[in-house]
Amino acid sequence: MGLLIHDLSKDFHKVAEEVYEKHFEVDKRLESEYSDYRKQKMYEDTLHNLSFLEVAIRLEEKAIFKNYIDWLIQLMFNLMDDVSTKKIKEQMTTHFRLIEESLKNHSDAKIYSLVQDYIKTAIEQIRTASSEEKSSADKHSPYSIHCKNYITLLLNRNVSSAVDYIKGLPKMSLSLMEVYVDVLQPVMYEIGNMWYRGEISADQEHYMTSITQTVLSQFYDIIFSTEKNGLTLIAFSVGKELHEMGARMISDLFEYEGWNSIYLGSAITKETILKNIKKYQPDLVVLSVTMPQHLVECKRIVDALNEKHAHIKIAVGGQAFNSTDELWNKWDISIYAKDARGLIKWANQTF
Ligand code: B12
Repeated sequence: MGLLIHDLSKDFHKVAEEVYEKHFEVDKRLESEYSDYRKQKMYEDTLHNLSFLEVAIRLEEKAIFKNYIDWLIQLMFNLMDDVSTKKIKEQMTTHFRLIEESLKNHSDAKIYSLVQDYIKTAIEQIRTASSEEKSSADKHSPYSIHCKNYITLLLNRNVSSAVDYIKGLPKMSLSLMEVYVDVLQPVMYEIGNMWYRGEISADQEHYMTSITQTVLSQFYDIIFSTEKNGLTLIAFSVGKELHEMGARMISDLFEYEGWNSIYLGSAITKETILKNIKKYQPDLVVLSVTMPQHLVECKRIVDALNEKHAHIKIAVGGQAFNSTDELWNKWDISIYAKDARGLIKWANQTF
C-alpha cells in the first residue's frame, strides 16, 4: 500500500501510532511472532483502517466502513493463510477495540459516539465472519468466455496474442461498448479479485493493468474517427485517486459518440480542474472515485463547480459510491450512473 491514500487528520494520525504501540503491549507474542515486514504492514493497515473510519464518519456514511470491514476480513483470511481464523479474528477485534479506546481521547462526543457505533458493528461482523470465495466473473454472461481467454493469455505473459484477442472482438460483432464494459471492465474486476484472493502478486496485477491500458489505445483510430457533435466533456479521477481506467473508458466512449473528450487522468488538484474548465468550457464534467477516501474531495469539487459554473452538468460515479448508502442523492449533481453504458444513455437523452 503506501500509495498516497492516507489523508488522515492530525488526530487520526496520532491514533495510528498509539494503536500500533498498544497492540504490542497487550499481545506480547506479536513482537517475536511477527517479521519486520509484517510489523510494517500492520502499521500501514492501521492507517488504512483509520482512513476508512474517518471518511465514513466525515460523511456520516456507516455503510462505507461496514463494506470495508467485510472486504478487510476476507483479505486477512486470504493473506494470513499461515494464521488460524480464530487468531485473525482475535487480533482484528483487539485492533478495533484499541482504535475505539484511543479515539476517546482524540475526538468530541458526537464523533466518538459514531466511532463507538461503527466499531461495535465492525466487531460483530468480525465475530460472525466465515471465509468465502469471491469472484466477480458472471459465469453465465455471454462475454465470460472472452474474459477468461484474455486473462489466460495475460497469465501466460502472451502479450501480443492478448492484445490481438481483444482487438479482434469487434470483428466478432462486439461493439466498442461491449468490449469496454462487458469484457475489459469485468476482466479488471477479476484481476483485482485474483490479487485479493492471493492468486497473483501486486506486480502481476500491475503488469496485467498496463497491458489492458495498451489494449485500450489500440481502439484510438476507431474512437477518433466519428463525426463530432460539438459537445465537450472533461473527465478525471478525483484527488489522490490512482485508479484511472474508469474515467478513461468513459472519455473514450464519449469521444466515439462524437463528443470532444478531455481526459485529465488522475491525482490532479481542484485548482487544475477549475483552470481546465475555464479553458475548455465543457458541457459535462465527469468525476470518478474508486477508493471511498476520495469522496470528501469529490464533494468539495462538486460544491466548487456548482458555485462557479452552475450551468455545467456534473456526473459522479465509480466503485467508491457502491459502498455508500446512495450518497449521490445527498449531493447537487446531474447524474450518478453505475457504468459507462448508463452514463451515455443518460447523455443521449439529455443533450
Ligand atoms: C488496476 C488497479 C489498481 C492500479 C490502478 C492503475 C491505474 N492506472 O488505474 C493501482 C496499482 C494504482 C492500484 C492501487 C490501489 N488499489 Co487498486 N485496483 C485495481 C483494479 C485491479 C482495477 C481497477 C480498474 O481499472 N477497473 C476497471 C474500471 C473500468 O472499472 P471502474 O473504475 O469501476 O469504472 C467503471 C464504473 O465504475 C463506472 N465509473 C467509473 N467512474 C465513473 C464516473 C462517472 C461519472 C460515472 C457515471 C461512472 C463511472 O464506469 C466505468 C466504466 O464502465 C481494482 C479492481 C476493481 N474492482 O476495479 C483494484 C481495487 C480497486 N484496488 C484496491 C486497493 C485496495 C488498492 C490499494 C489501496 C492497494 C493495492 N491493491 O495496491 C491502492 C490504492 C491507490 C490509490 N491511492 O487510489 C481494491 C479496493 C477495495 C476497497 N475496499 O475499496 C480493489 C477493488 C481490488 C480488490 N479486489 O480488493 N489499484
